[in-house]
Amino acid sequence: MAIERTFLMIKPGSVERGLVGEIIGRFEKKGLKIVALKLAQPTRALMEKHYEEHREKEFFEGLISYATSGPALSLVIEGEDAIAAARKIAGATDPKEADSGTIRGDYALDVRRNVIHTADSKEAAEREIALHFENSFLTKHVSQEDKSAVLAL
Ligand code: IDP
Ligand code: MG
Repeated sequence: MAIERTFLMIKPGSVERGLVGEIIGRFEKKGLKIVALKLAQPTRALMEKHYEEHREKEFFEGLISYATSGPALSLVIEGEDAIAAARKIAGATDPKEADSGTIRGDYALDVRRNVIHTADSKEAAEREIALHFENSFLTKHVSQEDKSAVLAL
């Protein structure tokens, strides 16, 4: 068990469908804290780097076109075992296999439009956070011990 940070991206189609509030709410209700958040249309160069492990796949071009087709919401979230917890909340890559109650299980049918990206390992999370956010945009949350000091101000 460890406090981890992970990277999420709510894909353009989900922003267009108005699912942002519903999706972020699921992570917040689970107890994961938002550390950084950005709404922007990702560039091709950024997403080619982000998805570089898939460069040789036949779906790569479609994946990049979709990921850059409009504004997407990038987030860093934090909490205990956040990387695995976020993957579980997102559900299986193919929405046809994703359980009901997961984001992909509830809001998608097509693997090419599976609503959300979440980093799949500690290495990927670190790499993706650094790729999408400057350090100065990563919030430091007030710890439980420090809270009384802040409230007393
Ligand atoms: P992940 O998003 O669950 O980590 P990956 O295998 O890393 O899944 O794939 C990255 C993205 O590529 C997926 O989210 C999905 O949108 C897309 N993708 C994965 N497999 C396929 C496929 O077989 N056909 C079309 N698109 C795919
Ligand atoms: Mg992946």
